[in-house]
Amino acid sequence: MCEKGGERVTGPDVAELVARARAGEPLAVGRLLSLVEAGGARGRQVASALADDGGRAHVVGLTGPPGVGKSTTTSALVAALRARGSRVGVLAVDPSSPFSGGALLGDRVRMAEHAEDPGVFIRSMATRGQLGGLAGATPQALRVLDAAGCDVVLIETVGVGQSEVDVVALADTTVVLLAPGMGDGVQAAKAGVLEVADVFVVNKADRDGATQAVRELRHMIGLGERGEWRVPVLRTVASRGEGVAELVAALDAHRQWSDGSGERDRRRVARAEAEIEAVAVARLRARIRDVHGGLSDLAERVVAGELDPYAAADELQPGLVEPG
Ligand SMILES: Nc1nc2c(ncn2[C@@H]2O[C@H](COP(=O)(O)OP(=O)(O)O)[C@@H](O)[C@H]2O)c(=O)[nH]1
Ligand SMILES: [Mg+2]
Repeated sequence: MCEKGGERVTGPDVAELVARARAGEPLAVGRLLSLVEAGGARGRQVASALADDGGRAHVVGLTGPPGVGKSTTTSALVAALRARGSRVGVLAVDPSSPFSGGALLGDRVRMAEHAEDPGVFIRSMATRGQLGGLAGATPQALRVLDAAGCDVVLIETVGVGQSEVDVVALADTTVVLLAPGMGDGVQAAKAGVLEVADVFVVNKADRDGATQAVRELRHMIGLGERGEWRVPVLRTVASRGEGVAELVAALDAHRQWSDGSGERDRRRVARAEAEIEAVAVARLRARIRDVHGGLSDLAERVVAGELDPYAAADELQPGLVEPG
Protein backbone atom coordinates (compact mmCIF):
# COMPACT_ATOMS: atom_id res chain seq x y z
CA MET A 1 0.00 0.00 0.00
CA CYS A 2 1.19 3.48 -0.64
CA GLU A 3 0.03 6.67 0.93
CA LYS A 4 -0.80 9.80 -0.97
CA GLY A 5 2.11 12.18 -1.08
CA GLY A 6 4.56 9.33 -1.00
CA GLU A 7 5.75 9.49 2.60
CA ARG A 8 5.09 5.92 3.55
CA VAL A 9 5.57 3.29 0.88
CA THR A 10 6.37 -0.33 1.38
CA GLY A 11 7.73 -3.00 -0.94
CA PRO A 12 11.14 -3.07 -2.56
CA ASP A 13 13.03 0.17 -2.58
CA VAL A 14 12.73 2.00 -5.89
CA ALA A 15 16.44 2.83 -5.98
CA GLU A 16 17.27 -0.83 -5.48
CA LEU A 17 14.84 -1.88 -8.21
CA VAL A 18 16.39 0.65 -10.57
CA ALA A 19 19.87 -0.65 -9.86
CA ARG A 20 18.72 -4.21 -10.50
CA ALA A 21 16.91 -3.17 -13.68
CA ARG A 22 20.06 -1.43 -14.92
CA ALA A 23 21.82 -4.75 -14.42
CA GLY A 24 19.17 -6.23 -16.71
CA GLU A 25 17.32 -8.27 -14.10
CA PRO A 26 13.95 -9.13 -15.69
CA LEU A 27 12.05 -9.29 -12.38
CA ALA A 28 13.13 -5.78 -11.45
CA VAL A 29 12.25 -4.49 -14.93
CA GLY A 30 8.81 -6.06 -14.58
CA ARG A 31 8.31 -4.51 -11.15
CA LEU A 32 9.26 -1.06 -12.37
CA LEU A 33 6.92 -1.37 -15.34
CA SER A 34 4.12 -2.29 -12.95
CA LEU A 35 4.92 0.73 -10.80
CA VAL A 36 4.83 3.19 -13.69
CA GLU A 37 1.64 1.58 -14.93
CA ALA A 38 -0.01 1.99 -11.53
CA GLY A 39 1.18 5.57 -11.23
CA GLY A 40 0.65 7.15 -7.82
CA ALA A 41 3.39 8.01 -5.37
CA ARG A 42 5.68 5.13 -6.28
CA GLY A 43 5.19 5.70 -9.99
CA ARG A 44 6.40 9.18 -9.32
CA GLN A 45 9.44 7.88 -7.44
CA VAL A 46 10.30 5.71 -10.41
CA ALA A 47 9.92 8.69 -12.74
CA SER A 48 12.29 10.68 -10.57
CA ALA A 49 14.84 7.86 -10.38
CA LEU A 50 14.76 7.41 -14.16
CA ALA A 51 14.74 11.07 -15.14
CA ASP A 52 18.08 10.85 -16.90
CA ASP A 53 17.27 7.58 -18.60
CA GLY A 54 15.63 7.60 -21.97
CA GLY A 55 16.81 8.58 -25.39
CA ARG A 56 19.25 5.74 -25.95
CA ALA A 57 16.90 3.05 -27.23
CA HIS A 58 15.50 3.37 -30.71
CA VAL A 59 11.73 3.57 -30.20
CA VAL A 60 9.85 2.01 -33.08
CA GLY A 61 6.06 2.28 -33.23
CA LEU A 62 4.09 -0.24 -35.28
CA THR A 63 0.59 0.70 -36.22
CA GLY A 64 -2.08 -0.38 -38.67
CA PRO A 65 -5.48 -2.03 -38.78
CA PRO A 66 -6.23 -5.11 -36.67
CA GLY A 67 -5.16 -8.35 -38.32
CA VAL A 68 -2.65 -6.71 -40.66
CA GLY A 69 0.23 -8.55 -39.01
CA LYS A 70 1.64 -6.14 -36.43
CA SER A 71 2.24 -8.83 -33.82
CA THR A 72 3.68 -11.24 -36.35
CA THR A 73 5.97 -8.50 -37.65
CA THR A 74 6.95 -7.49 -34.13
CA SER A 75 7.89 -11.05 -33.31
CA ALA A 76 9.88 -11.41 -36.54
CA LEU A 77 11.66 -8.13 -35.77
CA VAL A 78 12.53 -9.34 -32.29
CA ALA A 79 14.09 -12.46 -33.79
CA ALA A 80 16.08 -10.44 -36.34
CA LEU A 81 17.26 -7.91 -33.78
CA ARG A 82 18.22 -10.61 -31.28
CA ALA A 83 20.18 -12.38 -34.00
CA ARG A 84 22.44 -9.36 -34.28
CA GLY A 85 22.78 -9.09 -30.52
CA SER A 86 20.45 -6.17 -29.77
CA ARG A 87 18.50 -6.08 -26.55
CA VAL A 88 14.85 -5.59 -27.33
CA GLY A 89 11.83 -4.30 -25.44
CA VAL A 90 8.29 -4.85 -26.64
CA LEU A 91 5.34 -2.83 -25.41
CA ALA A 92 1.91 -3.95 -26.57
CA VAL A 93 -0.26 -0.95 -25.85
CA ASP A 94 -4.01 -1.03 -25.84
CA PRO A 95 -5.12 2.55 -25.51
CA SER A 96 -8.83 1.86 -25.68
CA SER A 97 -9.72 -0.93 -23.32
CA PRO A 98 -8.38 -3.02 -20.49
CA PHE A 99 -7.24 -6.35 -21.84
CA SER A 100 -9.98 -8.90 -22.00
CA GLY A 101 -7.76 -11.66 -23.28
CA GLY A 102 -8.84 -12.18 -26.88
CA ALA A 103 -6.44 -10.44 -29.21
CA LEU A 104 -3.71 -10.38 -26.67
CA LEU A 105 -3.83 -14.07 -26.05
CA GLY A 106 -2.88 -14.60 -29.68
CA ASP A 107 -0.06 -12.10 -29.26
CA ARG A 108 1.17 -13.94 -26.20
CA VAL A 109 1.29 -17.18 -28.12
CA ARG A 110 3.23 -15.48 -30.90
CA MET A 111 5.62 -13.92 -28.41
CA ALA A 112 6.09 -17.16 -26.46
CA GLU A 113 9.22 -18.04 -28.43
CA HIS A 114 10.90 -14.95 -26.96
CA ALA A 115 9.54 -15.34 -23.45
CA GLU A 116 12.58 -17.20 -22.09
CA ASP A 117 15.12 -14.91 -23.74
CA PRO A 118 16.78 -12.68 -21.09
CA GLY A 119 17.58 -10.14 -23.82
CA VAL A 120 13.90 -9.49 -24.53
CA PHE A 121 11.45 -7.63 -22.29
CA ILE A 122 7.81 -7.96 -23.26
CA ARG A 123 5.02 -6.05 -21.63
CA SER A 124 1.34 -5.44 -22.30
CA MET A 125 -0.03 -2.16 -21.12
CA ALA A 126 -3.64 -1.20 -20.76
CA THR A 127 -3.71 2.49 -20.25
CA ARG A 128 -7.29 3.53 -19.86
CA GLY A 129 -8.17 5.35 -16.72
CA GLN A 130 -4.71 5.76 -15.31
CA LEU A 131 -2.89 8.96 -14.55
CA GLY A 132 -2.07 10.64 -17.79
CA GLY A 133 -3.41 7.73 -19.84
CA LEU A 134 -1.33 6.48 -22.69
CA ALA A 135 0.79 9.56 -23.06
CA GLY A 136 1.49 9.62 -19.33
CA ALA A 137 2.53 6.03 -18.77
CA THR A 138 4.18 4.86 -21.96
CA PRO A 139 7.12 7.30 -21.87
CA GLN A 140 7.87 6.08 -18.35
CA ALA A 141 7.79 2.49 -19.52
CA LEU A 142 10.21 3.51 -22.28
CA ARG A 143 12.57 4.93 -19.67
CA VAL A 144 12.42 1.69 -17.71
CA LEU A 145 13.31 -0.30 -20.82
CA ASP A 146 16.04 2.18 -21.67
CA ALA A 147 17.51 1.79 -18.20
CA ALA A 148 17.40 -1.97 -18.71
CA GLY A 149 19.71 -1.51 -21.67
CA CYS A 150 17.29 -2.08 -24.53
CA ASP A 151 18.76 -1.00 -27.84
CA VAL A 152 15.39 -1.08 -29.56
CA VAL A 153 11.88 -0.82 -28.13
CA LEU A 154 9.01 -1.90 -30.33
CA ILE A 155 5.60 -0.44 -29.47
CA GLU A 156 2.69 -2.27 -30.97
CA THR A 157 -0.76 -0.74 -30.73
CA VAL A 158 -3.57 -3.17 -30.17
CA GLY A 159 -6.44 -0.74 -30.41
CA VAL A 160 -7.65 1.28 -33.34
CA GLY A 161 -8.50 4.86 -34.00
CA GLN A 162 -7.17 8.20 -32.97
CA SER A 163 -5.24 6.77 -30.06
CA GLU A 164 -2.89 5.11 -32.53
CA VAL A 165 -1.76 8.53 -33.58
CA ASP A 166 -0.83 9.18 -29.96
CA VAL A 167 1.35 6.09 -30.00
CA VAL A 168 2.95 7.36 -33.16
CA ALA A 169 3.88 10.52 -31.31
CA LEU A 170 5.95 8.41 -28.92
CA ALA A 171 8.12 6.79 -31.52
CA ASP A 172 11.41 7.78 -33.10
CA THR A 173 10.38 5.77 -36.13
CA THR A 174 6.82 4.92 -37.08
CA VAL A 175 6.00 1.90 -39.18
CA VAL A 176 2.55 1.82 -40.75
CA LEU A 177 1.47 -1.65 -41.83
CA LEU A 178 -1.13 -2.35 -44.46
CA ALA A 179 -2.15 -5.51 -46.24
CA PRO A 180 -3.63 -6.18 -49.66
CA GLY A 181 -7.39 -5.95 -49.65
CA MET A 182 -7.46 -4.53 -46.15
CA GLY A 183 -7.99 -0.96 -47.12
CA ASP A 184 -4.73 -0.21 -48.88
CA GLY A 185 -3.61 3.25 -49.72
CA VAL A 186 -6.93 5.03 -49.86
CA GLN A 187 -7.80 3.97 -46.35
CA ALA A 188 -4.34 4.96 -45.24
CA ALA A 189 -4.86 8.45 -46.56
CA LYS A 190 -8.24 8.68 -44.87
CA ALA A 191 -6.80 7.62 -41.55
CA GLY A 192 -4.15 10.29 -41.83
CA VAL A 193 -1.34 7.78 -41.56
CA LEU A 194 0.30 9.03 -44.71
CA GLU A 195 1.76 11.93 -42.77
CA VAL A 196 2.92 9.94 -39.77
CA ALA A 197 4.52 6.97 -41.53
CA ASP A 198 8.31 6.91 -41.66
CA VAL A 199 8.21 3.45 -43.20
CA PHE A 200 5.32 1.73 -44.95
CA VAL A 201 5.02 -2.02 -44.93
CA VAL A 202 2.68 -3.92 -47.17
CA ASN A 203 2.51 -7.17 -45.25
CA LYS A 204 0.87 -10.37 -46.47
CA ALA A 205 2.65 -9.84 -49.75
CA ASP A 206 1.92 -13.52 -50.41
CA ARG A 207 -1.63 -12.42 -51.15
CA ASP A 208 -3.11 -11.01 -54.33
CA GLY A 209 -2.98 -7.27 -54.68
CA ALA A 210 0.32 -6.62 -52.91
CA THR A 211 2.00 -5.16 -55.97
CA GLN A 212 -1.00 -2.94 -56.55
CA ALA A 213 -1.01 -1.77 -52.93
CA VAL A 214 2.71 -0.95 -53.06
CA ARG A 215 2.28 0.96 -56.30
CA GLU A 216 -0.66 2.91 -54.93
CA LEU A 217 1.18 3.84 -51.78
CA ARG A 218 4.30 4.94 -53.65
CA HIS A 219 2.11 7.09 -55.84
CA MET A 220 0.40 8.69 -52.88
CA ILE A 221 3.67 9.37 -51.11
CA GLY A 222 4.92 10.96 -54.31
CA LEU A 223 1.91 13.27 -54.37
CA GLY A 224 2.27 14.41 -50.80
CA GLU A 225 4.60 17.04 -49.47
CA ARG A 226 7.57 15.10 -48.08
CA GLY A 227 10.59 16.16 -46.14
CA GLU A 228 14.08 15.03 -47.01
CA TRP A 229 13.42 11.53 -45.66
CA ARG A 230 12.18 9.33 -48.46
CA VAL A 231 9.49 7.08 -47.00
CA PRO A 232 10.18 3.54 -48.19
CA VAL A 233 7.36 1.15 -49.06
CA LEU A 234 8.42 -2.39 -48.24
CA ARG A 235 6.76 -5.73 -48.87
CA THR A 236 6.86 -8.41 -46.24
CA VAL A 237 5.49 -11.83 -45.53
CA ALA A 238 5.95 -11.55 -41.80
CA SER A 239 4.65 -15.04 -41.10
CA ARG A 240 7.58 -16.42 -43.10
CA GLY A 241 10.11 -13.78 -42.11
CA GLU A 242 10.36 -12.50 -45.67
CA GLY A 243 11.37 -8.88 -46.05
CA VAL A 244 12.17 -8.54 -42.36
CA ALA A 245 15.89 -7.94 -42.96
CA GLU A 246 14.94 -5.09 -45.29
CA LEU A 247 12.62 -3.71 -42.66
CA VAL A 248 15.41 -3.77 -40.07
CA ALA A 249 17.65 -1.97 -42.56
CA ALA A 250 14.97 0.67 -43.15
CA LEU A 251 14.58 1.18 -39.39
CA ASP A 252 18.34 1.61 -39.02
CA ALA A 253 18.44 4.04 -41.92
CA HIS A 254 15.63 6.14 -40.48
CA ARG A 255 17.27 6.22 -37.08
CA GLN A 256 20.51 7.35 -38.65
CA TRP A 257 18.76 10.03 -40.66
CA SER A 258 16.73 11.33 -37.73
CA ASP A 259 19.82 11.44 -35.51
CA GLY A 260 21.74 13.41 -38.09
CA SER A 261 18.94 15.76 -39.09
CA GLY A 262 17.81 16.69 -35.60
CA GLU A 263 14.41 15.09 -36.21
CA ARG A 264 14.88 12.69 -33.34
CA ASP A 265 15.59 15.49 -30.86
CA ARG A 266 12.61 17.41 -32.16
CA ARG A 267 10.34 14.42 -31.59
CA ARG A 268 11.73 13.83 -28.14
CA VAL A 269 10.87 17.39 -27.12
CA ALA A 270 7.36 16.95 -28.56
CA ARG A 271 7.08 13.70 -26.62
CA ALA A 272 8.09 15.39 -23.37
CA GLU A 273 5.57 18.18 -24.02
CA ALA A 274 2.78 15.64 -24.44
CA GLU A 275 3.92 13.90 -21.30
CA ILE A 276 3.90 17.03 -19.16
CA GLU A 277 0.51 18.02 -20.52
CA ALA A 278 -0.92 14.57 -19.82
CA VAL A 279 0.23 14.69 -16.21
CA ALA A 280 -1.08 18.23 -15.74
CA VAL A 281 -4.48 17.42 -17.26
CA ALA A 282 -4.74 14.24 -15.19
CA ARG A 283 -4.08 16.28 -12.07
CA LEU A 284 -6.83 18.68 -13.00
CA ARG A 285 -9.22 15.76 -13.49
CA ALA A 286 -8.22 14.35 -10.12
CA ARG A 287 -8.72 17.78 -8.56
CA ILE A 288 -12.22 18.01 -10.00
CA ARG A 289 -12.97 14.63 -8.52
CA ASP A 290 -11.20 14.93 -5.16
CA VAL A 291 -11.49 18.61 -4.29
CA HIS A 292 -14.84 19.38 -5.83
CA GLY A 293 -16.38 15.93 -5.45
CA GLY A 294 -17.21 15.86 -9.14
CA LEU A 295 -19.18 18.30 -11.20
CA SER A 296 -22.74 17.51 -10.24
CA ASP A 297 -23.20 20.47 -7.87
CA LEU A 298 -21.93 22.93 -10.43
CA ALA A 299 -23.92 21.18 -13.14
CA GLU A 300 -27.12 21.57 -11.14
CA ARG A 301 -26.47 25.27 -10.74
CA VAL A 302 -25.91 25.56 -14.49
CA VAL A 303 -29.17 23.71 -15.14
CA ALA A 304 -30.95 25.97 -12.66
CA GLY A 305 -29.69 28.99 -14.55
CA GLU A 306 -27.62 30.31 -11.63
CA LEU A 307 -24.33 29.93 -13.45
CA ASP A 308 -23.19 29.76 -17.03
CA PRO A 309 -20.69 26.98 -17.84
CA TYR A 310 -17.80 29.43 -18.12
CA ALA A 311 -18.47 30.83 -14.68
CA ALA A 312 -18.74 27.25 -13.39
CA ALA A 313 -15.34 26.45 -14.89
CA ASP A 314 -13.95 29.56 -13.20
CA GLU A 315 -14.87 28.01 -9.87
CA LEU A 316 -12.82 24.93 -10.77
CA GLN A 317 -9.83 26.84 -12.04
CA PRO A 318 -9.75 30.29 -10.47
CA GLY A 319 -7.54 32.59 -12.44
CA LEU A 320 -7.51 30.38 -15.53
CA VAL A 321 -9.39 31.74 -18.50
CA GLU A 322 -9.60 30.40 -22.00
CA PRO A 323 -7.10 31.85 -24.45
CA GLY A 324 -8.24 34.58 -26.82
N1 LIG B 1 -0.84 -14.88 -45.34
C1 LIG B 1 -0.20 -14.18 -44.41
N2 LIG B 1 -0.70 -14.16 -43.16
C2 LIG B 1 -0.06 -13.43 -42.24
C3 LIG B 1 1.12 -12.70 -42.53
N3 LIG B 1 1.53 -12.07 -41.42
C4 LIG B 1 0.63 -12.36 -40.45
N4 LIG B 1 -0.31 -13.20 -40.93
C5 LIG B 1 -1.46 -13.75 -40.21
O1 LIG B 1 -2.44 -12.73 -40.03
C6 LIG B 1 -3.13 -12.91 -38.80
C7 LIG B 1 -3.09 -11.64 -37.97
O2 LIG B 1 -1.76 -11.37 -37.61
P1 LIG B 1 -1.38 -10.51 -36.31
O3 LIG B 1 0.10 -10.42 -36.29
O4 LIG B 1 -2.06 -11.03 -35.11
O5 LIG B 1 -2.03 -9.10 -36.69
P2 LIG B 1 -2.22 -7.80 -35.76
O6 LIG B 1 -3.63 -7.77 -35.31
O7 LIG B 1 -1.94 -6.64 -36.66
O8 LIG B 1 -1.24 -7.89 -34.63
C8 LIG B 1 -2.47 -14.09 -38.11
O9 LIG B 1 -3.24 -15.23 -38.35
C9 LIG B 1 -1.13 -14.20 -38.80
O10 LIG B 1 -0.61 -15.49 -38.81
C10 LIG B 1 1.63 -12.75 -43.88
O11 LIG B 1 2.63 -12.14 -44.22
N5 LIG B 1 0.92 -13.51 -44.76
MG1 LIG C 1 -1.51 -7.73 -32.53
